[in-house]
Amino acid sequence: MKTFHNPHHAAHAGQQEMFRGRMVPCHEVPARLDFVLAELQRRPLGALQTPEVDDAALDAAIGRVHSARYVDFLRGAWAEWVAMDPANAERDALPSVWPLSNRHGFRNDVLPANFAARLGLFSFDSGSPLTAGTWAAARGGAACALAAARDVSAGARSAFALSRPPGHHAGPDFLGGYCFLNNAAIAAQALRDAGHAKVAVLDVDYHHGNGTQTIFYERADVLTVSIHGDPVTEYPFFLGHADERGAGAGEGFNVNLALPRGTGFDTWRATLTTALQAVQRFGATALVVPMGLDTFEGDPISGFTLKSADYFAVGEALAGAGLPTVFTFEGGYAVEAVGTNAVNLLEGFQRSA
Ligand code: Q9C
Ligand code: ZN
Repeated sequence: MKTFHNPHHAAHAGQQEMFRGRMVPCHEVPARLDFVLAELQRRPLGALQTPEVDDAALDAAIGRVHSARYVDFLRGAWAEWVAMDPANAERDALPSVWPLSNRHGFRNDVLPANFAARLGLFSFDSGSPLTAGTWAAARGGAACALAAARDVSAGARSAFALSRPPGHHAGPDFLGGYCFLNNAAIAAQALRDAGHAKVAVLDVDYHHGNGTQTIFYERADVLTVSIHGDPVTEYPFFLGHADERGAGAGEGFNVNLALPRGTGFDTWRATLTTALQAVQRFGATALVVPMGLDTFEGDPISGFTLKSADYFAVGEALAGAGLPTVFTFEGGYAVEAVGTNAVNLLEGFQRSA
């Protein structure tokens, strides 16, 4: 399989995130991608290349899953942050005021002129710093997702979008969970637009793929399935429960498989079988796998106990679906192991595909 890697990824390098009342160093760091790239050089799976997509096509693909007002906000955010105070050039932008939801009587239909307020309007947490290079990096990641989807729709069995920042927590008009543009959703929509009638997204990151779920929640042409830590105890807390099954035309086309913190590989693998059965029943013609490696036993912010060798079996099981498959790179914060774990999964897939 080809890997499309994002040459702009390191432009996004947050300094700190808010955690339990203090600022701590970011978990989502540029070295994550460098470790995967290094492992792919040691154990090649196919060509390693940067994406070649033209600006207009990329903007169109992003606009298929994100709102115009959100994309405009993201594109201009850093300049506005620095315009608030020139000293901000040295600091990451983080929100500190949120409208919550209409349930609380707050409005989200009036765009505040104040940038700090707008940052809160478009964010759902204080752990996702926006930096000088965030837009360039996120856009470069979206280009990887689009290039991978095109490669697969042109007949490749699989392709890997190796990009950061990750994407699966980003929704139609919000960022959060270290994510800004939803690469998996961009790939899924690009596969639909290239003629795949039914696309399934099978999210194996430790955290529920809330952004992807929300983007496709009312649609019957994209099935979203996620295996994740139970949101009763795990981030993102406010979405990812089993009773979220889709709405309207999308009723029955969202599947959440939540597992308790501490779950090991036997149970996780059985749950993957359940997820793959849902993909099969749906009749998908293409598959997108938001590939988080934060299910690893050594992950510093997660609670499953998969071992490095288990990822070969994960890849093999995914190959068993027999579908053209796009992988996107999501979480995984045991930085030194993330390259091994990612390439184990992809090698397992490629070996049995
Ligand atoms: N600062 C992904 O794995 N942790 N995102 C909350 C608050 C957020 C994980 C801590 C975890 C997000 C792509
Ligand atoms: Zn995650």
